[in-house]
Amino acid sequence: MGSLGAILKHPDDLYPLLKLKMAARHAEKQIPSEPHWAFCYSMLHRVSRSFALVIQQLGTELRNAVCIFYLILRALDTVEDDTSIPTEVKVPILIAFHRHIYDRNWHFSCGTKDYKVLMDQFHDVSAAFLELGKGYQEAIEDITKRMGAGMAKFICKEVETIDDYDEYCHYVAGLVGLGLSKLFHASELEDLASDSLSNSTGLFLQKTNIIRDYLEDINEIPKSRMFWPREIWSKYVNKLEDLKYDENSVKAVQCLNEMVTNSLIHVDDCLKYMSALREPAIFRFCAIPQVMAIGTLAMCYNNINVFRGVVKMRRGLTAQVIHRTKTMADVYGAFFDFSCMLKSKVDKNDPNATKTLSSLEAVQKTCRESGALNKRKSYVLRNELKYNSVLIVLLFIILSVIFAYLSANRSSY
Ligand code: D9A
Repeated sequence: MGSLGAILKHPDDLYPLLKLKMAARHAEKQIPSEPHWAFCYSMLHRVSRSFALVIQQLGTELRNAVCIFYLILRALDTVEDDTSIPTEVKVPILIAFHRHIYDRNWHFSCGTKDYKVLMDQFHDVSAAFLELGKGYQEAIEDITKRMGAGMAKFICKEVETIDDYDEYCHYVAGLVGLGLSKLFHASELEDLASDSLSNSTGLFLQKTNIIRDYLEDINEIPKSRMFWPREIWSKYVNKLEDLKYDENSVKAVQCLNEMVTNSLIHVDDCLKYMSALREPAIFRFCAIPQVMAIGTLAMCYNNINVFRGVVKMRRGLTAQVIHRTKTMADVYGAFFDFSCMLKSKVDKNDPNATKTLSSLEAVQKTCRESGALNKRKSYVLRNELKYNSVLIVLLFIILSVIFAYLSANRSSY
């Protein structure tokens, strides 16, 4: 759909989209002048678009640490993801990555497009890393070491059980949560969060990505990547790739719904984690991805399109989340709304319906008991009034243009 069509369909997207555009322009102007930092920030913007803008609003010191942490993790991911690197080359790189970051001259070419540029110019990331405070460096080193070892372990191991699934997600995402909590603590702006809550924030985001990216991962060339645990999918099909075939669509959606239900386990911890944050910029930085995740789960649930193409939140809705996520009340509101949306999609014949509904009710209870659900704009309710008001504004603009045109013509006589 063209952008004008999209905006006419969702007029509420317009203002947040414009704000986002302006924030992006502002961020571009703020890129530091030293070449290695300039490289890091322009890379950050290229690989993460909207998330980069959320990083950008942190205070300088923490922002630099998070930017470097993010790029190091992306580089580690690029090595892990590149299916063309032989295992005997890949494993030692993953295991030693935490030492490479201290080496201004180290680099390893792999990946494609922006990720290839990141890998080829990795010395700029190392140079910037070496300028961070010791506390930040140690936190990043520790996480990189544990993540590299965990990734190496899973290179030759499949995700069989739900415990394997949680373990894999711990290495690639839970540890990111632990690392960020350490960075926040090092900045002296936050207390140190517990490892268990920090881990859950990463698991919730990563499990959402794994659900959403089923098709992309299964179609990966030369070899598909499989993260859905056998313990879940084997109840529905004989092979994970069978989920994408039309004849299995009923089973596929049931399996998808079980995966979503499994992710919901982490919501309670995520809400606890966010409610303990004090610094507004750090809060927003953590809360925006969490709200996006519950929104993405709501879109994916019971949706066969997960097996046919990409199911993503539209850009305007992302902009709305960024614009409207400021306080814990906003987060409770969003989690409540998206839980409502999920609840309305549960089919009572689904094998996990009871479990899904009880998880959702627990989430709603937490949100309701926070006492924050009054006086807010809902994400899900759409009314025709708003639509009409946009039409009126449009009509007004058209009339003003005609009027201006007529009066300009008259004065030229
Ligand atoms: C994050 Cl430093 C991630 N991951 C994300 C982004 O959020 C988390 C990677 C590196 C860092 C941070 C994140 C943000 C805030 C607090 C967190 C946290 O913990 C306390 O991580 C747990 O997805 C990747 C992992 C999930 C693997 C950890 C958000 C992000 N969004 C993308 C959108 C998308 O669809 O991927 O990157 C974007 O905006 O481009």
